Amino acid sequence: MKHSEALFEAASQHIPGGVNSPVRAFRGVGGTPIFMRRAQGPYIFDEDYRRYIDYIGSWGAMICGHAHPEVVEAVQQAAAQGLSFGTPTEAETRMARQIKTHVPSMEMLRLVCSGTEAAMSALRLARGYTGRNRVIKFQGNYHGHVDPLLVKAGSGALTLGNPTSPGVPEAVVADTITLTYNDADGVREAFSQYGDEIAAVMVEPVAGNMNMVPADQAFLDTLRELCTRHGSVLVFDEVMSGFRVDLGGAQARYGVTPDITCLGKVIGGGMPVGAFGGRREIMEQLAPLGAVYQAGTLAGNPVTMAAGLKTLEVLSRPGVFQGLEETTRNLAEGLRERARRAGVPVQVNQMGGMLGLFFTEDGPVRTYQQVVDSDTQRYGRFFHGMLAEEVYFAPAAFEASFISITHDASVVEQTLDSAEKVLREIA
Ligand code: KE4
Repeated sequence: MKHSEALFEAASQHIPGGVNSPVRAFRGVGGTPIFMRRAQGPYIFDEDYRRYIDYIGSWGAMICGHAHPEVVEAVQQAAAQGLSFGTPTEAETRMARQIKTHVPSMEMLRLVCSGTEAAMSALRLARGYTGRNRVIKFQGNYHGHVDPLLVKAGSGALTLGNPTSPGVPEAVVADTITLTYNDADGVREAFSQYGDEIAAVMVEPVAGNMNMVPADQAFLDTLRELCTRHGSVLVFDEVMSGFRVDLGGAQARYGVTPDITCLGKVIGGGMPVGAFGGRREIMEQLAPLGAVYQAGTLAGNPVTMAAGLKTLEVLSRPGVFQGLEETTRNLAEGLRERARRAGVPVQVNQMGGMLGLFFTEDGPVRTYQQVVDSDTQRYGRFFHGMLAEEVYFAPAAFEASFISITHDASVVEQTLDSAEKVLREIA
């Protein structure tokens, strides 16, 4: 830790909060962030060479484990050919095809450099395509730091207690309607009032920024039915859930087809990436075909494509995703069992390679209110207890946990033994 404290001191002189993204700052759990120097498989190593089992995985991107040899090799080969051209490359077409084989609703797609860019562009496109301005989002959902969507947002905004950010002019959020996640009646009411004025509904079909809360099937069915009836664009923000809860994303798991999907994280294998795509008639509104402008210097960057293509190739090999889901299910069940033995009320949500841990008796956790009412202080004690056991969970109660294909049974067993020890300490 001593190195991290010195490094944090130095970073804080030059970088606001010593971090380039607020959720890394430990503000939600106390203490100072640990500086990491390298990672391998399920492990991450700090500047004091301490090794941790990693359940962040770069917030979901490292689903094939850190420094996967085939991914590193692909990146090295691509980099040796040149890092960025600013021209079309064949790899971008291969990436589009690879994504479409798993997410067929993305008839056409655009690659960008972050999830924020994907969500921002999807909203502008939906507004341009419909000629409408109003957008529905849900409290606790986070779509990146997009001005019109930075209202009652999740993730770091929720952790830091400023879900609606200063610096976003009232005029910019005047058309943003924020509703309650998993409340189908509330959506029906909004559509009865504003229906034909609504350009888009933006939703995380499996919420991952108020920790992990899967949507109810009826909720997503209602969004689909209302958007179809009123000509509104249904946008699934699958930046986190894409290739994470299912190879086809939440839309495959729930059997609900959005008009536009946003992706990120996994499709870049750890390199800066995002994508948005959907129905051809909508996507063809984008420049240079259509009038809706969107662009990016490093969009579809060849090194990012190499990392993402190899990651998706490894992940889609027979049995790999099923193995990931089984490992995650065993971890979820083990955490429930160890918490019972320790006498600590814990709820665990799980889907695919994603898991949500809540300190509350009120389960299953299905709503934003249940999440904010959970014991976040106890989560902080759990986080630090596990850190002492060299197991690294998210430094924030409102973040999900991510498992990789390299987390094997022995890693899960070690995690569970540590969890039981820590749960008894904080009981
Ligand atoms: P980025 O701009 O951070 O690549 O993606 C924004 C985004 C959009 N949509 C969803 C559903 C997301 O989960 C995210 C980003 N997720 C957070 C994790 N809670 C990123 C971590 C961070 O902000 O540092």
